Amino acid sequence: MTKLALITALDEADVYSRVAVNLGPIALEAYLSQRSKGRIKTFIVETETEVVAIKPDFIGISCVTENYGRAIALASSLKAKLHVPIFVGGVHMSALPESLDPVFDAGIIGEGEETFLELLEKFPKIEGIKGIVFHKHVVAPFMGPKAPDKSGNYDVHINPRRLPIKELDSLPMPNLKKWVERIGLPYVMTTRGCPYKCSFCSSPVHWCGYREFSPERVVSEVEALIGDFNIRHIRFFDDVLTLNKKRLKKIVSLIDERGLNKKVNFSCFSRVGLMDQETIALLKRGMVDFVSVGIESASSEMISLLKDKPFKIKSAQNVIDRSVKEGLNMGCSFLIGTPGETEADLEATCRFIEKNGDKLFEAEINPFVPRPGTPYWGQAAKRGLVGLNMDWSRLKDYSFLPHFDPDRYIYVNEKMPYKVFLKYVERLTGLFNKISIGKKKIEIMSRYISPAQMPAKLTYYKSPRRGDLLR
Ligand code: B12
Ligand code: SF4
Repeated sequence: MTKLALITALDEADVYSRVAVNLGPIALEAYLSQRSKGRIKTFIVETETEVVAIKPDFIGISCVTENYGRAIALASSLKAKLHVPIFVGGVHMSALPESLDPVFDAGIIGEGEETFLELLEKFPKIEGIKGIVFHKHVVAPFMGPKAPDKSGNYDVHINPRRLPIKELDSLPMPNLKKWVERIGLPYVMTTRGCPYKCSFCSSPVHWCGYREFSPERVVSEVEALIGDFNIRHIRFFDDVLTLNKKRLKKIVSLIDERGLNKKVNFSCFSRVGLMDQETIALLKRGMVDFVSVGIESASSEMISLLKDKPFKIKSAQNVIDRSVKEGLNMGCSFLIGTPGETEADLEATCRFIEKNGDKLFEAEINPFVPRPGTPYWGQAAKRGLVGLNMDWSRLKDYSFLPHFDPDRYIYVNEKMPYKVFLKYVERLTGLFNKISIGKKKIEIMSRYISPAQMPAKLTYYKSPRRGDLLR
């Protein structure tokens, strides 16, 4: 039997991620166990010590871009202790495979299930495997790891992508037991990917298209979760749950028919353009407690720059008003500091949030990050602000605005001086504190987060700011 240890590289200080679950390794565990017919035994672990104790034959590390440096450090330490092949996967590898560090024996691009199984079965004969990136030294060990060239590029081989799995329903159900017991809240993905291509977003380059699990499969998963655990809420984490209205109707009907909406409620993400009256009513009937949509900016120019299928800010306001009237709790996300954003644009966004403060239960305010796989990465790289040998933790997502660190943030907007931007971050942090960690949010959260998980969440919410903005 082959032993595989899977671990997620995380920022130890990031309580938010610590009290969450990474569905990637869980999906891989289920698939590898089923398809290898027990030949591969997967251990999902959380610490380096646990990996060492397992004495695995292979190690897999999952990470997002801001944790890629942590993944490299973890792999280096494990390699020195265990001398076994180490692979890396997740959205960072999909977006920037050329950044594969020589400590890794291969990186997995995009969907992981089929590629990883083939890789584990064929290693070290991996040259022909679709959907991987590797260094020559792996297939020709005598060559040794290559150092980056003068411009910081490694000698990497990026193989063509693998076609996505056609029938998502053919995938085994993920085993969420350990995770639900720990965090008291299951995440469910009913789709993979997103058909839109918003200019700032990494999801399209990772999944390259949109696929759905069938309504029957989705509802079976919901039913199994309710049967297995004492839960009050299920979080659908799809990029856009409401995309296919016919499918949404079917899911809601099945949930309704089986009385599942009497046992738990749900939350999900949607888009402004998809929240028509019928969808709002469907979400209500399906017992969706809260919905989040990305508005990004109150300026039409910025919305057009950022969003695929842009909308008028008036429509966003309508969606908030109608949804709140129907009794849905609304969360909205915004991007600030985007290249091209003027002070007037940001002022408009601030006012929009202020105006809607009492209606929203959550305002996620994200300082813009030039993510790999988007046009903004190339632009920032040309200016020397980002690159393959950078400190990846500087691409940290500060959606929890009180943690914004003005000394580490990479500001890429040339239309507004950084000092002016910081003044707005200060003002928006006040709004964030009022809305996103205010009374209403805590009240809603305590309806679905288990009492065991609540203290960790609250500690995170109360943790202090990391930098002084207006020095
Ligand atoms: C759910 C979710 C969360 C949840 C759960 C997180 C998680 N997965 O860790 C929460 C809320 C906690 C979260 C947190 C964050 N998230 Co998030 N999240 C998502 C979301 C919506 C879905 C991820 C998911 O569960 N997919 C389902 C599983 C099955 O897919 P998967 O994880 O990609 O795994 C597959 C492959 O990637 C691969 N794979 C993954 N790992 C490995 C490892 C090995 C060894 C191998 C072989 C293969 C492999 O195989 C898997 C099966 O096919 C994505 C957007 C998206 N649609 O992908 C954003 C996304 C991944 N998140 C993002 C970000 C920025 C964050 C945060 C930094 C945000 C923050 N405020 O701090 C944190 C970081 C957390 C972390 N893990 O370090 C960005 C990442 C961008 C980037 N380039 O790095 C994304 C892409 C959103 C976006 N549109 O930009 N997130
Ligand atoms: S921002 Fe949302 S709608 Fe736009 S591409 Fe990303 S996931 Fe899709």
